[in-house]
Amino acid sequence: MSKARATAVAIAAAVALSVVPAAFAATPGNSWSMDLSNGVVRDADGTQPVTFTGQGIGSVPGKVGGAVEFTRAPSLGTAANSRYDNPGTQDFAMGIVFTSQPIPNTSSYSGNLMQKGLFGDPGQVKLQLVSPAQGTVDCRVKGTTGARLITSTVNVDDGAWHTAVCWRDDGAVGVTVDGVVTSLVWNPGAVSNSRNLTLGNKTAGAGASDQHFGRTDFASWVVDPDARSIVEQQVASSG
Ligand SMILES: [Ca+2]
Repeated sequence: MSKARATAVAIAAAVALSVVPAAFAATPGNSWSMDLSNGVVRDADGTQPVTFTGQGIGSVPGKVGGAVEFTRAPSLGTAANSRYDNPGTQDFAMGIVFTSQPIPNTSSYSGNLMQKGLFGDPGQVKLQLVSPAQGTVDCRVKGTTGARLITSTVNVDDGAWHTAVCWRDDGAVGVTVDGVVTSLVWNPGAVSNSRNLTLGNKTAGAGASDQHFGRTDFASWVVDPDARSIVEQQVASSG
C-alpha cells in the first residue's frame, strides 16, 4: 500500500471511529418495558433490573408487550440505586404508563406509582394516585429548599391506559398526564437520596393506602438537561 493510500485509509478509519459513538449514543437514564420473567423485569441499560416482591404480582398483557399487575398490598418492584439516579440540581423526569383499578375515595389513599426516596428523606421524587380530585395523579418533589405537590387535573380512574411524567425543567417542576401539563415555577434546590427506585408501593412493609392497584406497562427515570422531552416522548410511544 502506498503511503498516500495508507494515509487515506487511516483517515477514513479515524472518521468512522469518530462517527460511531455518536450514532450509537445511548438514551440518557434508564427504562423498563415491564415484561416480567421469574419475578424480574430487565432494564434498557442492562444494569438495573427490577425485582418484584409481594403476593399480588402478576404478568399481564400491556399496551406494548407485557405489563406488571399489582392486585394485593404490599407488592412492589425495586431497582437498586445507582450513582446516576440522583439529580442533585440537574433536570430530571420520571415517567410511567399505567392503569388503575378504582381509586379509593378517601383522603388517606395515595397509591405510589413510582418513586425515588421517601417522604422524610432530604430529597424525593414520587408519582402517586390521589383520590380527592376524583382520581388524578400528583407528583411530590422535595429538595434542599423544601417540598411541593404538583397535582394534575386529568382523571385517570377509568381502568384505561394513561401516562404520567414528573419533571424538573428550566426552572420549573411539573407533572404531565396524558400530555396535559401542570407546572409550577419553583426551584427545589438539590434533589438526592440514597434510596432504591420503587414501583407499586414505597416499601415491603407498606399497606394498602400506599399501594398502586393496577398495571404498569413502562417506566423511565432520566437525569439530563433534556429529560422532560425524552420521557414525555418515551411514554407516548413506548407504553
Ligand atoms: Ca410493556
